[in-house]
Amino acid sequence: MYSQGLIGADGKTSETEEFLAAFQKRIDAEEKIEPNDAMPEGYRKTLVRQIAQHAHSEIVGMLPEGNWINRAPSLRRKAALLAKVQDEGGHGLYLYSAVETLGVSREEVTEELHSGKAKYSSIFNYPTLSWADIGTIGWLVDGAAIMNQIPLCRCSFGPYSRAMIRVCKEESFHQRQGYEIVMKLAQGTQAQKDMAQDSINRWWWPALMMFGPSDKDSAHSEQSMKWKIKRFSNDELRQRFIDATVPQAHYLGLEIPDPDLTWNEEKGGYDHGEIDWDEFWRVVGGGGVMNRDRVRDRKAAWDEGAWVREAALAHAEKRRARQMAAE
Ligand code: FAQ
Repeated sequence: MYSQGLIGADGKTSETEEFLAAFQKRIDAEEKIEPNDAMPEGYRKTLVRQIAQHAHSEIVGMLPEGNWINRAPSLRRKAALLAKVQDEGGHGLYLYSAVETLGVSREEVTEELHSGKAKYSSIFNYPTLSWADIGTIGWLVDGAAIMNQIPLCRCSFGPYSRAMIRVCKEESFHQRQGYEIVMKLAQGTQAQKDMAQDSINRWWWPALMMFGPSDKDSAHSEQSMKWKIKRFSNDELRQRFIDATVPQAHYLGLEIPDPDLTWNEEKGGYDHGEIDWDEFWRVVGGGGVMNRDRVRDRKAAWDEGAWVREAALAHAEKRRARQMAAE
């Protein structure tokens, strides 16, 4: 995996100063940019990169939890998990549609995922080892996703911002179902409490990494914030997530695996320990425990689903022919 590049955000656009200034004026006036509007090539490419990465994350993100559907401990848990995993698939589809409004097909971005060129969230390269992981993913991973995505509901690009409104409503349900699973375990037997704690110990740091590199190392944040694609920096959102989540862990009587975590009265938030950025970049670069399996499984699903896509296209073609004959 390597950088997908970012034409335009480096100031190398061929657009005139006047064009760029007029576009920025629309952004500053909080106007929504729609697919047929004139836009700098860098703005379009940034959106294609981010939305496609986001779509891939939703689709790849079905795998770690999908792995537990037939092992869920009750019918109620199985039904809820099945619905959640389906929701994630739906989010991926809205997002691929948003990419298509920018002139890039789903096949093209899927090919980039399969070839390893396109990134997807680092978090999905960790394995789900116990049932508690399903609760922790809902609580921490969906919790982090919501923290990141609520501001995206105000993204300057219309189709992305509108998709995010529905996505966030569903993620909020996911977060609560996850928290409820962890709560049941935390109030259960010692073995169940231990399972919950072990799960938090493994997922806490990777969840913090979901927000991306620290601001000083974030290549795209400054330009993306100027274009109001992103509204807050990676570190700002990470801090909000920590401040919201630590009291939730305390309520459950569970520990956050960070010995340096301390309440800072002055800033009104928690100070936290150093994130292992070497691990982050290793996982982003394809070296996580599950990277290879995730891409292999997505490729297999794409290949095995070819007949469904062909059948759907043939059906649509027949309907169109029938409608035309009737007109
Ligand atoms: N993993 O300059 P920045 C979910 C890359 S959805 C992998 O800071 P940017 C739902 C970044 O692409 C989770 N790569 O980049 C769910 C860039 O690479 P490039 C996904 C990462 O874009 C729950 C480079 O590092 N959410 O969980 C990561 O301004 C449960 C430099 O970084 C979204 O995608 C990472 N964690 O900020 C599903 C939200 N972080 O392109 C199933 C939308 C950074 O130069 C179950 N995306 N990189 O080669 C965003 O908000 C942003 O893209 C950030 C990164 C904040 C992720």
